[in-house]
Amino acid sequence: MPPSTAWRPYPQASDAERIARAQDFYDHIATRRTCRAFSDAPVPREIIEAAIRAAGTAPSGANHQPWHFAVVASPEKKRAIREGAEAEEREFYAGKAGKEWLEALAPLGTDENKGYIEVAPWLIAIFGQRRGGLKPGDDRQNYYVTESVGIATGLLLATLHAAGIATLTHTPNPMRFLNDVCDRPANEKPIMLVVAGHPASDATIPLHALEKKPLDQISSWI
Ligand code: IYR
Repeated sequence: MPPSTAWRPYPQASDAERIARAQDFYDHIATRRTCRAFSDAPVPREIIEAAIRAAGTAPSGANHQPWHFAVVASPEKKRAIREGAEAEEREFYAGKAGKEWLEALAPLGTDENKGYIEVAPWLIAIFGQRRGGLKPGDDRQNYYVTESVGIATGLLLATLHAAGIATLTHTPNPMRFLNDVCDRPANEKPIMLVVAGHPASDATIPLHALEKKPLDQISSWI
């Protein structure tokens, strides 16, 4: 017999309640916007801890939970991350990205200046672990690492949004400098840098970001 525990049923609810909850959650999550101008107003550590705990509940390959969240608040580390990110973005925007990619980004108005990395109170560098398993000291193969970390990051962003915290997912490429700055081993792959804080008073949202594909464009019902 495989190891197992009894299935815990979901709490009782009517379909009407379930529909209302689904719609309420959609209404809430649909207001999440990526923020590219942060203030230095503080955000309590407890919120970041809760968001990481929520991320840690994500489904993952063989339940190995192949993620590590390096939380950065120190000004020196933030500066090092900004410098590493801007060095890569300078090359990216100077041509490495290629014409098609730069054209796709034009409506967002992004460039190589990432000053907000130093301004926002928290940075969360998210790493995927190719090996590790479940218990400390395990050295087992992990599975579906990118998918698992992607889902966990989604839960992290949703929790921060629920708490009223603005976020930015940042993916300078390559991001190996994050291993050095965050003291993470070479077999961990940096997947995402999440910037978290309050929006600057002059923060804006590009109209492009408000365009979401309608249900019939993103789904088929067979
Ligand atoms: N990492 C760069 C470029 C960038 C790429 C994509 I795809 C975006 O959706 C946004 C930005 C930057 O942060 O500027």
